[in-house]
Amino acid sequence: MEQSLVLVKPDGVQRGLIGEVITRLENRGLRLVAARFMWVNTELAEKHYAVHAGKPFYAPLITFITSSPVMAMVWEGPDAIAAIRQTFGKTRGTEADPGTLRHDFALQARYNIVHASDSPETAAFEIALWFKPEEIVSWQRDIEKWIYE
Ligand code: FUP
Repeated sequence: MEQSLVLVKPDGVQRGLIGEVITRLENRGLRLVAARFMWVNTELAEKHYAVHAGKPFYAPLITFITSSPVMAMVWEGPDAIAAIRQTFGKTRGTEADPGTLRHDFALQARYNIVHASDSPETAAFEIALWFKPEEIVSWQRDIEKWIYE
């Protein structure tokens, strides 16, 4: 099973889209294994987006992610990283495929509702950054026997 860090970012929280994001991931068959509603401080924001330090959009991105609470979650499932990024769509709303979350709810890059880990290595780093091991819940949804081969 693969795990991914998912954030409903400040724009998603302010627009009342936490439920929409969770519903889409639950419908996909993925399993929620950790969640925390929280206000991100600058230190955590800078660690999370360290890979983008120096880029033109970095400073506004840090200001944005610390501007309002976020819903931080870990989701799990077969090919969870690819599945979640497919459900969310490309970074820019105008480039995201019809039917994806970002197509349906976003237009630009910074205000794109959600974050999801982009590789197993990134996921391991991000999950360890946002959650303690004891906050990850090990469980199964009974319906999974009809979803996972
Ligand atoms: P994603 O993996 O889809 O979250 O996208 P990236 O890792 O490429 O970018 C991380 C975040 O930087 C995006 F969610 C939004 C922000 N960003 C901008 O604000 N402007 C850009 O041109 C590119 C990314």
